[in-house]
Amino acid sequence: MDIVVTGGAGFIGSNFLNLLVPRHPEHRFINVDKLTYAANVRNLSAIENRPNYRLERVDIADRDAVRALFEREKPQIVVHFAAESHVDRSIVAPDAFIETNIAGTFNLLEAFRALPKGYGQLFHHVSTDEVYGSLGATGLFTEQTAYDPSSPYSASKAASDHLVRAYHRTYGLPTKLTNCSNNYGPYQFPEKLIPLMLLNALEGKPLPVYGQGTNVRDWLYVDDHCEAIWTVMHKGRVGETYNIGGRSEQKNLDVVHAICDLVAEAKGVPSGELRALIRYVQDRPGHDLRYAIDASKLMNECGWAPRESFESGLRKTVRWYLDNPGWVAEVRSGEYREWIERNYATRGEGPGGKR
Ligand code: TDX
Repeated sequence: MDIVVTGGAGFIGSNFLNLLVPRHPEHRFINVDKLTYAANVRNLSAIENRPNYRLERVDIADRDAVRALFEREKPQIVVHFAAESHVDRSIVAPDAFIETNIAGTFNLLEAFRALPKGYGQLFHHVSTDEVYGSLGATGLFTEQTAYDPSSPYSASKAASDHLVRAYHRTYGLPTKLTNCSNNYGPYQFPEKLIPLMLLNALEGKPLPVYGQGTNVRDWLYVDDHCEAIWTVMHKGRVGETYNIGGRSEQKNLDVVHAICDLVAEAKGVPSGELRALIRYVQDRPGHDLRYAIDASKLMNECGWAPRESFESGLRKTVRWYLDNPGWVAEVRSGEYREWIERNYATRGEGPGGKR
């Protein structure tokens, strides 16, 4: 099979390719990536010379380029990871989110629809639980939960999900959709909570917790997510949606404490020294309180289950960042510095202050 993987140089996409390209020499994987700030070809150095892997630098928002690519490659399968994904960036500058996440998905669907008979057997759309909005203290998101996105990012992903479903209903496109909870693991760009806190703790920098740190996220190790996608691609039903989650709910503050403990252990310093770096800063506008996924449809229908617990996955993640200082130094130069400066310098102290 020829498999187009969009966004394959990003965090989840590159973990997906690193896992599956060596395992499936019978498939040809074509990584279609714009190579934005959050992408890194170094993520793929382990597979870049494999005969069944190739990178095509294409912006999915460029309709002609996408059409030309599909006409040339005629893929059987598309796995669509490519997206602008950082909520805080979508609040500051939503434009790229509309272009890549909505127009980009539309361009892919149109190019897929135009494929000759026999090609285009599956369009797998990778999405987020943020489309469901926020939960209160109890309850779980199921595939029936109504869409209620809070940020420009989640609204753009919701729009892309609706387009994918509409193309299934209207044109009969063979689509599948997965909505996943918060991912973490190797190659995650350090604007996201876990790698940001981990690297700041390592360097003795302040740890900026939004609000009171009481918001809850449901964490899933990235390889568990990638295995779930591959499982749905093979065992899931066409036209269906599957939620993916690890039932691993954590308050943000508990996540930061756990990171402090692991980094302190690695540095050989008392954990309290790193916890003292916590600063309560102004909250994110429209900050969703709690996400938690009910993945029982996926587990029952397809037999998937996560392998990592939050404890084992976080330990692996800390180890990976400690072992890869070259990768960290590279991604933290240039654009990264500007973003950190813009996002955190303007955030005042939150009501909790320093604790
Ligand atoms: O500096 C920070 N301080 C802080 O308290 C940052 C960057 C985040 N936070 C909080 C906000 C959230 O409650 O931590 C939590 C996680 O934040 P992010 O890492 O920005 O993730 P989140 O907003 O939950 O969205 C993520 O999960 C769903 C991804 O960014 C999305 O792409 C994915 O769809």
